[in-house]
Amino acid sequence: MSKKKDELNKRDTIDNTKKAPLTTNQGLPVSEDEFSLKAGERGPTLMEDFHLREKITHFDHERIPERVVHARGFGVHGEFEVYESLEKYTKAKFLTEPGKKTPVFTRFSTVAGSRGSMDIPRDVRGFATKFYTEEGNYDLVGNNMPVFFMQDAIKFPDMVHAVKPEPHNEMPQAASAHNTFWDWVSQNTESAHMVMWLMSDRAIPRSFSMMEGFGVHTFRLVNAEGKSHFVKFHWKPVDGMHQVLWDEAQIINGKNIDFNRQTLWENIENGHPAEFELGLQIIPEEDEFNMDFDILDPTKLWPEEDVPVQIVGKMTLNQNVDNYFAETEQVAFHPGSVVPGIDFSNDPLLQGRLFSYTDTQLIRLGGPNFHQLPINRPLAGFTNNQRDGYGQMSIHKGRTAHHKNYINDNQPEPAGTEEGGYEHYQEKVEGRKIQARHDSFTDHFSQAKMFLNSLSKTEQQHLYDAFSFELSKCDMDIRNIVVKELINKIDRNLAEYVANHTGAELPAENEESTYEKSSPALSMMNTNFSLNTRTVGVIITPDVTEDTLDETRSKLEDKGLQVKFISDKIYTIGKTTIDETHDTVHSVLFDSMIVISGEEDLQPPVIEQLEIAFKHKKAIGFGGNPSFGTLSFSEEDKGVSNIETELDQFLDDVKNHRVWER
Ligand code: HDE
Repeated sequence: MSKKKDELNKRDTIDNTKKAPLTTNQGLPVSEDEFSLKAGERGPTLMEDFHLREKITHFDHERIPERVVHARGFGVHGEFEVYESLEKYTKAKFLTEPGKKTPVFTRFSTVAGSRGSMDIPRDVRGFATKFYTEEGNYDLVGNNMPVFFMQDAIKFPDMVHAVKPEPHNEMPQAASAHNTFWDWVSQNTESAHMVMWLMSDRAIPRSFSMMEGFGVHTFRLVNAEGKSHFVKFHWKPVDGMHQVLWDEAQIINGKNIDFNRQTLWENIENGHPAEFELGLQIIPEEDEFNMDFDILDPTKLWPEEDVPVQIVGKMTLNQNVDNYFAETEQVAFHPGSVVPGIDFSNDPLLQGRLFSYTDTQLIRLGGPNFHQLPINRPLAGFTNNQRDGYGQMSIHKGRTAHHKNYINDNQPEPAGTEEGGYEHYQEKVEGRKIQARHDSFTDHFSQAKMFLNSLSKTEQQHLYDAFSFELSKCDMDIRNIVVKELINKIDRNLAEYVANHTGAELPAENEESTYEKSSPALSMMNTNFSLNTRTVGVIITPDVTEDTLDETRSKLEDKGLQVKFISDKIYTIGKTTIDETHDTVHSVLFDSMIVISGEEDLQPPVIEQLEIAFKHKKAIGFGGNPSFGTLSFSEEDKGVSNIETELDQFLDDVKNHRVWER
């Protein structure tokens, strides 16, 4: 069990699984919890019933404001360990002591939707990690995309207003495919690069454990000698980065709105942790101006081929929460929570965030003591002269709450930097007070083009179709202006395709970016492939025997696949009870499908699931004697294998995620 989880359990949990009397919040045992106090059996309810009033009043106040953005989230506990000391770059203890396990809590989220929205909209994913280090909490509050929509924090509220449901009719929920979002994009072309990521497969991840994470901004690492390096933080998923198809996502969102969170929850319950390696890209201070963009610009990434990602440690997320509200809902992240050895750059987006996160917690968590909530409390402890406020949970002893003091021997006292006191990096700054942006921020299109250049043909096609889908949901004048002001300035082929598919006007002049660079690391095809946590739905027809079923299960489970049996109803054959029916699941919820059939013809629900699995380019296996006559594909097609004679082929297809060439 992670140390933080251990601490939560020890000091802050109420174990409702133990035998205990039901009491009021004052500790008074209650004798009746089904009938309120009335004047006679058919009489009016009495105000005097303090238990009824307390119970309902508490209930009335059970909700807190959801996050303005990233409202829908899912949190997991775990630990982090650095592989080798990074003392060359930083004095942060959790990054310099191999063998030390630092407890972490990671919250994955979508951005635009409300707390009850679906798991797989086309959206950015939040990827926020709290490290409970011995020097205090360090929060790496990132996303699954390495760049952002804007270069300056002042534009964030506008962008969020534009992507949220439109103000007049509160539609659409959790979707960027509407007028106000694309209107904002067309008028703020610094978003071009991020919009390419949003229209790519990165925006529809197969699983939280199959996506990259990025700190986005340029930060600083500072070593014990006070030397600073610029750094970008990366999380690399051990199981590789994989997507679902857009058509599939839309069906999943109906069939199982909790698809991503349920996958992660179940994997962890079944002993399959989510693992990510921490990567650093480092640029020495002297090289600040050596790139063809400004490293303070959060709409730019550092191509991995130019600045390699050094893999420095691993995060293992291996424990689910005990209580969603107390932990996942009440966790409060802040990019300004740093430890000695980590510092900020002047990225104007980051600078705005440093204000925003405390401010939002004040309204969301109802006062200045949110750091005392169990999930937020640093394992390092805290002592200072801050006092009182809503929800004060500590009883401070002693007479003083001021610094400096004589009465209490000046305790608590600032620590010198030698004793771990945080010292801000002494960057030399000079300038006029000015509301402007440096010229080095004006290139909006080169990296948008680089992103497109870097994708495989399949990924490019997905992106073409995503643009066409989104703009088809907008008015014609918005389609026209997006094609003109954005897409035509990135890539002419893309502009032609989208104009053709959406009926938008194609500008006469080709204004595409001529940037030729590509970065192979940006393609999701250049990733790890693994059978770990892969699922298979095994459809069986009623005439399948117990032996066939047992044999199928063991040969798939032996290879690490997670197997669910599906039939037309729940029944038991030998040791196996059928898990699901054609009504309760669907092929979109599995990585691969198998049909095992006797002599009977395949029934319509089976045919439907197999057809859709085939359309979604999934590995399909068969056993027994299924008749392909009624299907639009056959055993000759790519990615369709006999699991009795070609099991390895089937497993390879599952591992490769999709049969793209189909
Ligand atoms: Fe956030 N962001 N953000 N953001 N953000 C919030 O804080 C904000 C930005 C990110 O799981 C809020 O506690 C501003 C970039 C994540 O609890 C709020 C700006 C990146 C999460 C806020 C940004 C992020 C948030 C809402 C522009 C990627 C969820 C609730 C200057 C690096 C954390 C909350 C969780 C949450 C403000 C831009 C990531 C309102 C003003 C860039 C992962 O404070």
